[in-house]
Amino acid sequence: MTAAPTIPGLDNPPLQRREVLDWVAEVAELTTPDRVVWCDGSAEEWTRLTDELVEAGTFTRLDPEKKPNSFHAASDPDDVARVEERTFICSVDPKDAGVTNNWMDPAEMKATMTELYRGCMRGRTMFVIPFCMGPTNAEHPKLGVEISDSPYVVVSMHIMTRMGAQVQERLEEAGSEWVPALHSIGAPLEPGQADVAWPCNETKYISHFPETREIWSFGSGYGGNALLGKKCYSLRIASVMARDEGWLAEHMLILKLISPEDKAYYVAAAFPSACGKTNLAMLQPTIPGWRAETVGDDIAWMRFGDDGRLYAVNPEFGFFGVAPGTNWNTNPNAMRTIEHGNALFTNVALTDDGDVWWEGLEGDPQHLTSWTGDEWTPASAKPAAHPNSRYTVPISQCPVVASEWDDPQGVPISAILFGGRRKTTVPLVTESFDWQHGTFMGATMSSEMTAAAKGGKGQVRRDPMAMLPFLGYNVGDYFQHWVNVGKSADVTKLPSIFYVNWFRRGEDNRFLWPGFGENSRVLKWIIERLEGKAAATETPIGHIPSADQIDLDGISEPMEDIEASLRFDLEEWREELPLIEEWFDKIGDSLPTSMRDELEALKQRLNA
Ligand code: GTP
Ligand code: SPV
Ligand code: MN
Repeated sequence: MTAAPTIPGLDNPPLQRREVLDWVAEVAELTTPDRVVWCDGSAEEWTRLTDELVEAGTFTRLDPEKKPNSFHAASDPDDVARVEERTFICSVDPKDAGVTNNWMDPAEMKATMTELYRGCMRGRTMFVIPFCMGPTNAEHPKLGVEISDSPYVVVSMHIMTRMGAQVQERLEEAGSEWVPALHSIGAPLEPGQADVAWPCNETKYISHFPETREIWSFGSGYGGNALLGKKCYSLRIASVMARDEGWLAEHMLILKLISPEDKAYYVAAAFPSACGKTNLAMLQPTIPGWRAETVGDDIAWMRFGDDGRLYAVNPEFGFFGVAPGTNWNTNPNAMRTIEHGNALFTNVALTDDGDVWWEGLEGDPQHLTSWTGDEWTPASAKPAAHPNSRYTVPISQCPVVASEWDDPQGVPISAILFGGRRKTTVPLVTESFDWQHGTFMGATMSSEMTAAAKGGKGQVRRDPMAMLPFLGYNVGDYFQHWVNVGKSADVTKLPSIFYVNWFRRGEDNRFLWPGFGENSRVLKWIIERLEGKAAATETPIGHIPSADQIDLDGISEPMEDIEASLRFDLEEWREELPLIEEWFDKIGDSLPTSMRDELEALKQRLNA
């Protein structure tokens, strides 16, 4: 295909890679933008685009004294979260998508979306965004090129991914792997038509083609739907790459813990969306002598190193964190990261003096502009910030970022945590018996749904390894992959697996466990279990600490609550069994027999 010379900018590419140029030309011909801009990730580009976004009314510049180089954006009220119903895994064989994913035939999806894309960038600029997930100096960098007609996406990609000269160089290497990721907000402009602050389309598709490693997104400008390097590439497409190549692409934070003896341990933890990853990743320990540093807050790519240990890399370059609940007490390190500036705030409230505010933040504002642009006072019935409002900020600004966060080698993982948001049943912490049992814990974990996805808030659902919305293939095959990873490894070097729950509640719905910095007590117990130094109590579901087996020194909450948060409850677990059974029946034939065996063994232990 030859470049269409009629579209300004198209014939002026900063790179030579033939497949990229052909693809860009093809998309430009289909979507007919007014111009093409090749993005370079530079500070100049950031300034130009943020100025334009302020001019267009999409961004409000915050007071530079309070938040330097930072901006507020309010989305369309109907474009505030991931749209799981509109997310598709278009494998050739529907079996490869499995029961947990929406499936459509790839040819049919492409035909449908091609018609949606036809002319969809009319009146707009088409941005070409070369990016890299994970360090650009990796042996095999994970490159991508996102095409988007949203300048909000471009500036967000500046924060969330690696961009720039080094990325373009790696992209020029013949045979280097790159994922084409096509995004349009789906809002063409007729000549003379005025734009809106947050253009989008009621029709939305977030489509993945696992065999050809392609992403096609249409209709939404929101983070997970539009920043295609994040969930679409680094989880849905990467999980398929990982299955084929024997590694793991997981929805996990990566945390470095340093003991009073100055020994470093790395922990990875999978919690569903809005269930505490970012908070744990930046935790400020409350127990004396322990320190914590951040490697990643949302995604971990893990592969075995030459020494047989499992090494984790964070593919991202920024945090896309939940704003509500973030404050100087719960997450002081996130607050310091934000204060530094260079941040975007989406769907939070604006103060009258050019700052941002959200529910749970310190201060007692008497007047705000809410995320919907309405006047807000403490008497208002609706929240000032959307429950899924977010901040976007560079990881490098985090005051406790680990020096190795950008190391292509990754960090060796000692423990893997799975956790959900459960009012009942699941104790504060449970240690698995072995890798396969730990895989079973991950495979059967469940959580109350949150505002991070549209619909269903509060409902308990199974969310295996916190990957339910992010898995690019069949969930049964995924469990088998986890089991295989364990079998292929030296057991003495495998991370230990734990199940945690910060969210168990008392009768009046209060949290039984104080959470946040106090979670360091649980981490200490976990590390001491690895070292063979902490005691535990064996129960049918695994090893758990009793109140005297975990460091509770100086904790101010009532001991009955703490004990209730730790407790194994036989009756509650017996009630859980049919729910697990139902989940496994839903998975059907592709469920590994080892997972059925684990369920049988659990049943027997509970009925012994
Ligand atoms: P995503 O970015 O959607 O993947 O979310 P996340 O898993 O990073 O969750 P995050 O750390 O942003 O926390 C989500 C919400 O849970 C916030 O409102 C937090 O204040 C709250 N939260 C986090 N950790 C704890 C905890 O230990 N206890 C309690 N009670 N709430 C917590
Ligand atoms: C999540 O929902 O898990 C997020 C936000 O981290 S998004 O990027 O929208 O997926
Ligand atoms: Mn997440």
